[in-house]
Amino acid sequence: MPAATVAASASEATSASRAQMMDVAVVGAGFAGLYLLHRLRKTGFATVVFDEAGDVGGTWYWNRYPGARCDVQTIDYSYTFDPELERSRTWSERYATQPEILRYLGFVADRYDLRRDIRFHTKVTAAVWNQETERWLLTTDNGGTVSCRYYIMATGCLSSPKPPEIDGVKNFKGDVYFTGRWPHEEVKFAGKRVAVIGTGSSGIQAIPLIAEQAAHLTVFQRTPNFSLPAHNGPVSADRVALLEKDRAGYREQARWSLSGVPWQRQTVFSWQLSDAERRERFEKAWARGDLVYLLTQLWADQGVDVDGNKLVADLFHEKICAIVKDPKTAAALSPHDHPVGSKRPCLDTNYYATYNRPNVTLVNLRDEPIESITASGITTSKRSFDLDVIVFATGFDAMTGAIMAVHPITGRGGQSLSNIWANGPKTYLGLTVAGFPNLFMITGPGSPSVLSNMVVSIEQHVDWVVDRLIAMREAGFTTIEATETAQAGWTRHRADCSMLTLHRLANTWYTGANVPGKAQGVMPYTGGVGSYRGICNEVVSRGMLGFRLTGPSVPEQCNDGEIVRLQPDVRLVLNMMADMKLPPIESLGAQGARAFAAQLNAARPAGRPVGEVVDGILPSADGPLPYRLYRPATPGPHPIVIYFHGGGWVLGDQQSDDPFCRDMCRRTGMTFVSVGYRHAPEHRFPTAVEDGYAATSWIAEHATEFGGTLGPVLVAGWSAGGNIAAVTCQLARDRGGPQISGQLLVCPVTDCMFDRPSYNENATDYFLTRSLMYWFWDIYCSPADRTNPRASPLRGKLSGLPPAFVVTCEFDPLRDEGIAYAEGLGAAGVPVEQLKARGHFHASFTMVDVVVTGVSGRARMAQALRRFAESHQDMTPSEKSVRQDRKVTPPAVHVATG
Ligand code: NA7
Repeated sequence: MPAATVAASASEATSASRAQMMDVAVVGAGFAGLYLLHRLRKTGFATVVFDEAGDVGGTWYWNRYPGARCDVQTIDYSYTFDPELERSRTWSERYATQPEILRYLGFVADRYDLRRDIRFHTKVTAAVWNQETERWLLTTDNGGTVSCRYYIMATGCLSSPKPPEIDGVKNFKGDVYFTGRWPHEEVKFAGKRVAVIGTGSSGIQAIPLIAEQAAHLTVFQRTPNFSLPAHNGPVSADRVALLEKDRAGYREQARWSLSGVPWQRQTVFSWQLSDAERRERFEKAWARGDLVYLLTQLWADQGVDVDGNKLVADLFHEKICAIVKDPKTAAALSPHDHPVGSKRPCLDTNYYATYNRPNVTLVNLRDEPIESITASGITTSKRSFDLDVIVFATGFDAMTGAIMAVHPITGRGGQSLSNIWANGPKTYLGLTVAGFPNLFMITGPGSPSVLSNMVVSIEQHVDWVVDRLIAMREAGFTTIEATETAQAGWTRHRADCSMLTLHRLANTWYTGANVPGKAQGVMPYTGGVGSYRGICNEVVSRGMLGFRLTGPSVPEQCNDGEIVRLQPDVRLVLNMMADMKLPPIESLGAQGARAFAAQLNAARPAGRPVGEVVDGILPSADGPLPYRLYRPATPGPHPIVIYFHGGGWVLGDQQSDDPFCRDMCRRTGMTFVSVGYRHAPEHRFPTAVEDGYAATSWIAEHATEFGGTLGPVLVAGWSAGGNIAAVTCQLARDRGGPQISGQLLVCPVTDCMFDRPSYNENATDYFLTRSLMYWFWDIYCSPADRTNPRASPLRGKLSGLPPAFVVTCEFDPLRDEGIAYAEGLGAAGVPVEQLKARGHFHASFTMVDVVVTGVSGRARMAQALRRFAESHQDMTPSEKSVRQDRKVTPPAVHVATG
């Protein structure tokens, strides 16, 4: 061993031998650190807490700027672990001020006698994991070293202020303040020329109060924010009544909610409401002054869909313009670069109206960036401002900054956390990091944290960690560490979740974009508080899945794996279905199953509006077949897609995939004609496919009457409908028409074999089960007929077919036969593209607006259909002009909906 290393480890050993021996060391004495200390002490763990501050409070100790308040109602933003504690305090306002919250935390510290185990004015300067002793050695800037078994970061998400990043701050001769490090003594602004830089929550809370005192206030705004008036006052009577009625129930509902405040999920979509109804809802939210309400209770698509969100933004813009008298200032204050809620919205008192005061000026830094700070003030690219005071409300190095600030943290094998996180934080559950045994983070990156009511999330994390430590102690384990597999799986799941919301579409501190050079990516978990809690519980119930546990006299335990492999919304849907304890469809008989499917369909979100929906009947050799036509709102003619619904040849009808057809009609700009082919057991094989073929031929022949373009049609289908679409293409090839320019096969049935791996892997748990497929086949087709290519198109000739887009889902019994069909087409020279949808199940793409993560897949399907249609643009210009002039008279019976 080199001499330096020997010396270093000798000095390490010496400081370790002199170190104070503890079971647990915690950094931070805010909401998280205090509750941790209380619980750890109660369960017999010798614990020490460090905090740089002079007292308890965490973020509420430092953020003392004028107007500082919480922005979640205080009855929700308080501890719930002790009902006695809850009853012993009442809040004086709906949104408590910083002094009141700080007094509350002081009261909690007194009540449980916590201060005696907290070392104030003490910063941890290094933490090193010792693999031999299986302990962390902590060095501090105030007092001796500490050796602890477990090291817990309760450092908060917004406690490391970021530097101002503006040249010349040191030259300024006046006073400089940072909202995140505000002095304890009162700051007087009277008679002064004051600047505030930054219009996030801190700036927006402070600006109206500073404006009331200052001779002149100049606000330097880089990005405008959406801000809701708080209408602060007494605690909301309705919420208190709800809480008092059933305190335990209220708290439990909060724990399983989306954001840690008990509101139900909205189920009504924006397009189901009229303008007046939407406006009424928005006015109600504006009057309530509750951000959680505003962000969750308007309509179901407000936080997940750009169109649904824009409706909220437009109403916001109207409000700003109505309040702010100067139109130029109003325009500058109106956010246009991010969806509502994607950047943390603010809660204010008189914010927008402040700009009507004669002593307030708004400087839009997008028009005139700050060039420097000088001795006398601020110079922008256009002018100079003489100032006495500059207030920096420029925010924090959020989520990771406070953890990295307790630097360095050196884990197993000498690896440093700063290096491991150089490209963004990697965690398992936002609680632990692979390579850093016995290190925990409370509300760390990758957990709901800042997208939730922090106190609910803090209590959940503290309880989870302390319960694990107790369980480990009882089982004889002394180390716990996340595995790389589990961490990689969690990273993937987080990325999947981030597709559920619009946070990814904004440059914010949620994504690290506010700190120059910081790795970008949505850091908090966007899957919701309740889902997250369920996942953490599941990790435990599945034998500490994804953790390696060791102890001196017990065998190592490592149940490796990924906790969530499904897409987050698929997981939610399947859990809901499991909770509903639905009967197996195959146990209901054909009629019962049809009624049941219709009932399920009635409960789903309505499809989105399209230009026109027409129900009609078309003739076929064996009698009339119903259809439903979906026409885009754009002027025609449009290419025609003939669509076949799913339902195992037994269930469904021309309307049963209504949301999917509407969505695809909107995305493709094509007319979808969904055909009501006949079903088994009344009409067994080959009726369904022959109906499909007959309908395709007839529609192709009468395309102009449907408002369709001349030339070939396209076909599409889901599940058994995919089977019909595939067979139709084969029949069209073999029977000399009609001409088909492309086929979209979504989770198609292509073969009658049940022995492919996907049938075994996904036999029972993913809605379409193996036994249901057996049942469908039995009803539809005799065993002798099943190998006929009209039943199992995989067994047919695959050359000479139209180009195909084949979608398969990971958790679907039909996955492998879909892949086999795509590969067979490719081998036969047919242009084919596959979408192998990771984490999806059989119904992912047709559950429009329920499985939000299906959007990108449908976008790809639409692209493929457009490509197929474009590649067959063989009309002459004169043909086209004839088509444009032709009056469209669809063979309609009635217009159903628009
Ligand atoms: P925020 O929300 O990060 O706001 C910081 C503001 O400062 C924001 O408007 C920034 O503009 C602005 N900013 C940051 N750096 C600069 C520079 N260099 N020049 C000009 N303007 C700048 O922090 P807050 O303290 O207000 O709030 C943090 C959270 O605490 C809040 O969400 C609550 O949860 C509590 P940008 O938007 O980056 O363009």
